[in-house]
Amino acid sequence: MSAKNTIESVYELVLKRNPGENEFHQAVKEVLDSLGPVLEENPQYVDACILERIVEPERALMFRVPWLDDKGKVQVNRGFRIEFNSALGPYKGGLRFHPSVYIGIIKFLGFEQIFKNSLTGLMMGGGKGGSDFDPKGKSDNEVMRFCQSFMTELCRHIGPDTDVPAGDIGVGGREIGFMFGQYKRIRNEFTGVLTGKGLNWGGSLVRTEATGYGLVYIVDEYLKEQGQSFDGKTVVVSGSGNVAIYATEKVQQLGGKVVAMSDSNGFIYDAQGIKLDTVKQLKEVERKRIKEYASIHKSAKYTEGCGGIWNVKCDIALPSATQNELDLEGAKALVKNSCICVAEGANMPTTPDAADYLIENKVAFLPGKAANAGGVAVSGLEMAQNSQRYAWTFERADAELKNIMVNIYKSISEASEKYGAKGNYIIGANIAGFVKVADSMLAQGVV
Ligand code: NDP
Ligand code: 2IT
Repeated sequence: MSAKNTIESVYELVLKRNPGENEFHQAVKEVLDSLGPVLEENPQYVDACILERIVEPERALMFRVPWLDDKGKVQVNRGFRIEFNSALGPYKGGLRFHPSVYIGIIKFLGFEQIFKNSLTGLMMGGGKGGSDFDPKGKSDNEVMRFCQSFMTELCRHIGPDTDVPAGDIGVGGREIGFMFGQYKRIRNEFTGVLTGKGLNWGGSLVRTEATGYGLVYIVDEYLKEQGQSFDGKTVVVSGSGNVAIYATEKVQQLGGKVVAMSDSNGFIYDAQGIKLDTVKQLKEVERKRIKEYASIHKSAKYTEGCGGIWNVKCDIALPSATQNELDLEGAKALVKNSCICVAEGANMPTTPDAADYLIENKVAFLPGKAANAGGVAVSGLEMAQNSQRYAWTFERADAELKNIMVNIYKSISEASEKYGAKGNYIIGANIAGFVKVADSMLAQGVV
């Protein structure tokens, strides 16, 4: 079959086998649409049905998570873990706790994770999991009981050499701690089965900061190539969670000014530059809404509705909240305001038509599987440290992170050029991530 026919038939198969899973369809389509030239050049991928295999998870787990709320009432959530591809190493990827979670979201995230993990150059396969549990408004005890119930089932399927989960939306240090405690209790093993652990019990320095810092490092590398830097640049960062906070911190350290941040309710604009200590206190400590920022800092204005953030004039935009948050209208506003670069801190935050529009209008577009790979990269470094039973310094972990991000930039740029789409980093990232996985699958036989 020709490359084009293979791509079309595999996409049809994905639609048929995974009805209603729109986010998964979107993620698969974006990757498949990039692979034509690589399949032309490598008919062995077509012959060995690499595409047919790569779109099918090796294993998909779905389970009941019953727990007792503070009133003693039984609650039931649904848990997922998708072990998507282990060609490059143990399944690796985060857990998302958010009411919108269903199997289509976990599949899209797991699928993206395969190529992202490949780009890091570390030995990690792709996986993802989570639950439709909403941590918002729950007490610490409720979150603990939920996490313990979730891990009671999950612990049978994971392990430091099998599958190593971490955080994602709604899962941070608190949740990782509760899940680690339960894993240790049930399995009677103190191992690096999760990453993003606390620093006293096997966590890595820089893991908390890694996704945001890595995002800014890769943009910085792009800017350097253009003879530019973050110094004096105006930046908009959507979200105000883990990725957004540490992206903002690094932009500020490099001399840029972040003027807007958001949450799912709305966004703040502070022309004087966001005071990050306030955001950290509100979000990391008090778990409050971003709206509160405007009552603390009179220089700031709060606008209800998170989509309006893309109307804020900026040189660089870092969408770092959730999937499909930057649509065509947002992309048009960014182009109109002369934005030069969009880099995805979140997974798939840009709709396909918005990404096309940005690229057509010569905005440098760094896709999530490259730009937000710093988080999982430092997770990989955490696994390495756990295997050594040793902890690196902040400086060492940060230098390794930076090096990985610079290498990712190089490999996606080179792949885009080699396959005739210079500067199209979507194509570059998809191809560079894919080839290593495909070659490993070929070498490992039909499994
Ligand atoms: P957090 O839970 O720390 O923060 C999520 C942020 O995004 C919050 O500000 C949240 O607002 C906002 N948000 C979540 N869902 C929605 C929604 N449906 N609409 C609008 N805003 C929303 O998560 P992270 O910062 O860890 O994750 C952010 C993104 O980065 C996700 O796409 C994640 O997959 C991706 N990512 C995370 C990595 C990590 O290491 N943590 C690594 C690589 C990618 P609110 O509080 O109102 O819900
Ligand atoms: O999307 C991601 O890369 C993450 N949420 C981090 C995964 C990890 O294993 O650190």
